[in-house]
Amino acid sequence: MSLDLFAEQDLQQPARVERISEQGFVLRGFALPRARALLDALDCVLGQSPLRRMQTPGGFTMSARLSSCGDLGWTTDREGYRYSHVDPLSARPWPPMPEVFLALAHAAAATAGFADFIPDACLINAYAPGAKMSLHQDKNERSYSAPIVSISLGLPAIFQFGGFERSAPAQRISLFHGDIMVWGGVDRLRFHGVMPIKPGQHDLLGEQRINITLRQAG
Ligand code: MD3
Ligand code: FE
Repeated sequence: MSLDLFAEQDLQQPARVERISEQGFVLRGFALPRARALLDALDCVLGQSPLRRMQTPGGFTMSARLSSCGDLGWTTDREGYRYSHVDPLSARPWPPMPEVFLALAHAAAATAGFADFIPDACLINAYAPGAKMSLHQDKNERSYSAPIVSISLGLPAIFQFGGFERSAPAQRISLFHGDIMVWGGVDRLRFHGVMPIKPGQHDLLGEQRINITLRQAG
């Protein structure tokens, strides 16, 4: 795998960086120069491993639809949560991680102070109006030393950035098309969630919000 450093060049512009915690950042509009390439790559991934509804171990159906790409993909069913090398729908490996995902995640992480971020897992969440994600922690990754990078596309969302217990108060942060969040280190295990998406139409994505999270899971 080679990162194309020339392709990263126009991502080195000073970003509008909002610091939301000690090691948590929102990079406003950081993905916009790559929006077209991101959406093309997303179509390619979802053509091979389509979005699907998943069940939680407790028997609830998630309101967001999910898929993955990269070496490891994340799934949940009645048996539990896990990363695996194979898409259970196709019984084939998850689609390869698009180069544009790697380049953007690497550049965004570096901008937020996390050098050398090379994700091996990418989770794709698609939200129709009304879909949400309840407060949770991301704990299925083998190591918590790497950050997580998330790219927001399409309809806006109100993101909940909580504390280290579910009951702690959560900041509410609006996320828009093209924003990238990066968090790690001391903030890696914060509870977080997404409020129900408000109805609306996005020029490129229609009635939908897509979130792409890049992780080092293995
Ligand atoms: C802050 N996705 O896939 S991404 C997830 O918008 C997930 O689809 C949400 O939570 C979404 O697991 C939020 C931003 C995010 C993800 C994990 C975090 C922010 C985080 C973990 C700790 C702190
Ligand atoms: Fe999460």
